[in-house]
Amino acid sequence: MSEKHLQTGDVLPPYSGKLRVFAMRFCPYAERTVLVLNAKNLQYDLVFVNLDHKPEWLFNFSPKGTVPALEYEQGKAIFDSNIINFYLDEKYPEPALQSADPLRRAQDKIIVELFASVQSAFYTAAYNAQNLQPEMVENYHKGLESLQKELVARGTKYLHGDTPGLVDFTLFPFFERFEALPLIGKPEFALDKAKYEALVNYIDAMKTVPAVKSYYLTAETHAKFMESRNKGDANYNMLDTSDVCCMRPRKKKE
Ligand SMILES: N[C@@H](CCC(=O)N[C@@H](CS)C(=O)NCC(=O)O)C(=O)O
Repeated sequence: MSEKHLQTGDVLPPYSGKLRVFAMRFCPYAERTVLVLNAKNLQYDLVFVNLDHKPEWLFNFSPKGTVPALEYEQGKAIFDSNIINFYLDEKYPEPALQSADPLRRAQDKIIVELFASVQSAFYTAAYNAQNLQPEMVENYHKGLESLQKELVARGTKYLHGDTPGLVDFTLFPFFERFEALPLIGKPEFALDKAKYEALVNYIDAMKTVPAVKSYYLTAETHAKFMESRNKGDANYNMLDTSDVCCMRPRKKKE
């Protein structure tokens, strides 16, 4: 699969009949949807788009021009990672990624809601570092400490249970990116193994889940992308190998 990001003026690839996700390779929200599709073993196509030069047709699928959007039938789409993921879990119930208990489902949503301040500190550190305030770093650690407490209190390998669920796939894309912050000069965002032992073990376990492993990118790769975006020239296509894969050595002239 090409990881090339289509941009303004590029043609929409033909619809294959599979579910289709409009994404950006480094977007944590789009990753949430990819992980859920993987966990459910669904067949899908990915179309990556350049968010600085959006293809005109992106707005037919995502009126706000954000990713992810899911084309569930030709020309028909829904957008927003949480909306898409709840839809997928209801439409394709196996394996179920939410608890059967309504209270536990509500508690999972609260975890995601409380994570918002952690996410917001991350975004400021990654892309708007000049506005980073000490209380944001504090909120980041407070949020992670209470998440770790919740994980320990649940006593399961993942927040969902013995296998990961929607709540885990919703948070993980951010954990993947947090590890890049110390590499771009933000050591205060590192997760100290002594303080965050349970959380770090949980993150490491998530990395081994097949649904995650096949889409996971290293901290170094995320750091490279962040640095390119901070320089004003986001390198969307840094993973695209479609141009170099098929070059054959030239035959020598006789
Ligand atoms: N709440 C949305 C947020 C999606 C979002 O902000 N995606 C970013 C990329 S990571 C985006 O599309 N940005 C382009 C823009 O805002 O114009 C979701 O969960 O899907």
